[in-house]
Amino acid sequence: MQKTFTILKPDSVKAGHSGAIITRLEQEGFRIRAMKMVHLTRSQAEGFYGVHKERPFFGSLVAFMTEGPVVMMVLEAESAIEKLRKLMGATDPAKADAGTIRKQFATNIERNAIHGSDSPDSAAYEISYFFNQLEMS
Ligand code: 3AN
Repeated sequence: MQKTFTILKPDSVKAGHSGAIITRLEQEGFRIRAMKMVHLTRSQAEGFYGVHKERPFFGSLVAFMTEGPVVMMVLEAESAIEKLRKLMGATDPAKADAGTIRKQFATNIERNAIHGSDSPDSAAYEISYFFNQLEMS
C-alpha cells in the first residue's frame, strides 16, 4: 500500500464538486487516511508550490490557490501515486482523457480541480507539509 496527497482546489470547492470528487476517489478504491478543509495563506501556498517559483504562472497560481478554501486528503491505495495521476488526467483539461477528474471538473490549465503528488518524494514532503501523525488514521 502506498500513500499520496491530494488537494481539491478552490474551483472544485466553490463549484460544489468536492462531494462528487471524493465519491469518485472512493469508488476507484482509494481509502481516505486524513482529510481537512483549509483556506491557505499566501505563504503556505508559496511554500507548497516552491518548485514553481520561477515559472511565469507562479503569482497567478498562488492567487488562485488562496482565493477560497480547499479540501486536502491523504489517500491510500496500491500504487496510489500513479493511480491518482491517471485518474486526475493531464494538467490541461483540454488534453485530459475522457473519464478523468480534470476532464469532468477542470476549467483550464490553472483552475484544474485537483492536485496529486507526482512522486514518492513529493508525496512524503506534501503529506508532512500539511498533516501531522495525530491527524492520520
Ligand atoms: P500537475 O498539477 O498536473 O502536477 P504541475 O505540477 O506542472 O501540474 O503544475 C502545478 C499547478 O500549476 C497546476 N496544477 C496548475 O494549477 C498550474 N499550472 C501548471 N502549468 C500552468 C500553466 N502553463 N499556466 C498556468 N498554470 C499552470
